[in-house]
Amino acid sequence: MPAAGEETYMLKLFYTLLIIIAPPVVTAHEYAQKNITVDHPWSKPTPPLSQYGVAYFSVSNSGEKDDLLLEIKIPYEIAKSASIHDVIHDGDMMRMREATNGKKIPAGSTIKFQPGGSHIMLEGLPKPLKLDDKFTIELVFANAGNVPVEIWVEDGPQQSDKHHNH
Ligand SMILES: [Cu+2]
Repeated sequence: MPAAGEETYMLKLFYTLLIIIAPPVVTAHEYAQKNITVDHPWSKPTPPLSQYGVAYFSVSNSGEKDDLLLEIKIPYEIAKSASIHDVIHDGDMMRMREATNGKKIPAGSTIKFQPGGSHIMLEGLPKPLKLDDKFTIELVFANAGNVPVEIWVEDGPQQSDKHHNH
């Protein structure tokens, strides 16, 4: 039998959880699970016949243990596959390299996937991504598990995308 104090505590916890589960309005485009927070996942419109798209977001790890972004799951109607790419600078050249062992998200840090840097490559698009499209992908973390996030297709910062000409 739990003591009366414990019951009161459980009740408080219960109401607190209710408030957390039912927020009035969610304005931040942000997803959290365990120690991982994914902020503002977005993508860019693609030209008509392009096979490739990109996705960006930032990932914060508030935990005390490193986590690893292992892979990205994407619905087949959006792209055949999605992979994690790093950009490496080789003299004046920028090359992309698939992070085949995943992308480390060190404890207490934020990793930004952004134009000109690490990004998610969407491969084999059956149809172009259009401005204001929204779709959900799943980020698979070693510790935090599968985190579904909604990607918003936007006009992002106008930066060179030359390295995306596969
Ligand atoms: Cu790429």
